[in-house]
Amino acid sequence: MKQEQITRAYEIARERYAAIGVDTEKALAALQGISLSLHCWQADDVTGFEKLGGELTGGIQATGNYPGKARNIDELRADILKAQSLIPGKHRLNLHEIYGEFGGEFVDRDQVEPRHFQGWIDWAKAHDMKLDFNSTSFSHPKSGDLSLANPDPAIREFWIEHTKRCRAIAEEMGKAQGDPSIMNIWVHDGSKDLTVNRMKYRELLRDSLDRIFETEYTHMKDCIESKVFGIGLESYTVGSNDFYIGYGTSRGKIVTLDTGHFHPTESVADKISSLLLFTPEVMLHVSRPVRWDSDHVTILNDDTLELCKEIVRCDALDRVHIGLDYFDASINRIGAYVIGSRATQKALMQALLEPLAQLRAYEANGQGFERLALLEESKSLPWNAVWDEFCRRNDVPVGETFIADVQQYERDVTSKRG
Ligand code: RNT
Ligand code: ZN
Repeated sequence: MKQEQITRAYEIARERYAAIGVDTEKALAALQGISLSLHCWQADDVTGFEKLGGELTGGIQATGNYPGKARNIDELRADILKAQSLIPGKHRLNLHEIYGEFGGEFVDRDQVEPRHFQGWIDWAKAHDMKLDFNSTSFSHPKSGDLSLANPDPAIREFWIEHTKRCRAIAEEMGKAQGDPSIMNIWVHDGSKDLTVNRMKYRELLRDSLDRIFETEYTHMKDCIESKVFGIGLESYTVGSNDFYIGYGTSRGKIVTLDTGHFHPTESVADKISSLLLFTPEVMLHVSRPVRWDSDHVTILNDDTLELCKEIVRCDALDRVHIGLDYFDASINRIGAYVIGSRATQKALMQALLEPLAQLRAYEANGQGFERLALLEESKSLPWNAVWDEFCRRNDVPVGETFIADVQQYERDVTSKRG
């Protein structure tokens, strides 16, 4: 598309939105200020750089064997930079502990130190990127079915030590970047079959977390992520939604909502306002569950839209951290980053263009028909012209033209990997 065409379409859209009381320039500025936290693990199917067998455990699965996955830190970094070059705006990078720079050594999880992430900290600074972090309790000989909730004190201590060290690493990241690093804790702990002491493991998890959080930090923020079930752990999940809501509200911790971690008809969007009344902030893992927590690439569907609309309607852009979390190994992995990030941004764009004042006036007046009619009409307002303008101003490909860029990178780089 020609530049003038994009600008002309935008000018028309600007007037159309102004007619219903929406300032598109304000929406563009707001979207510019939103940084997504890009998950590093889409580039290599959650493999990481530890010298272990590399098998993904803990009830999660990356299916597919599309060629070209990143095999080392340099490839992963190159892929992330490529993806970011096709995503408008400035974004963060979300690292997992297994992505440390271990220099060919085996560094066990209870031995990890900030120095293993110094390379990442320097690299992120050089690319004006901020880092978030995650402890990693899966894909390890000591993972089993239970980590932080393991009744065996030796195993539990191992994971407590790991998670404490991860917080210290996040603190260093936060210090170096002058902005808190958001550290997420997700543990897979659960059971395949009926459990007759649900209380016991939850007590252990609560106590492990209390110990992990004993050290107060000021340059990192903690968040805790629940889920419904994992593969092979279908009957009981220690860190359920109820568990973490209770934990987060009683301890003032951020709760992470992964959109794949709820019952299929449950609305994750509806949880934002409730949580924000009782927890400091919210972290999101935006994903796309297909029948289960399948971690398909995020798309612009009703779930993503409603979620973004709720953030804006709650006026909570500064209290909600938006991370992505999916890992599709069946398609071009860089393309997967770009599709999911842009879809999330498109949803945010639509949310920011919602004629909220008018909708709320209708609601306050009990004008149900008018509210529903305007909600319906806003779906087909020219938000896409504003989105295209956003991409143009950010100097990234507009519309589907990014497909060619991903293909070019595949020809030049990823297809040449063994
Ligand atoms: C798993 C959780 C968790 C992971 C990442 C890799 O179900 O969603 O967030 O996806 O930690
Ligand atoms: Zn998640």
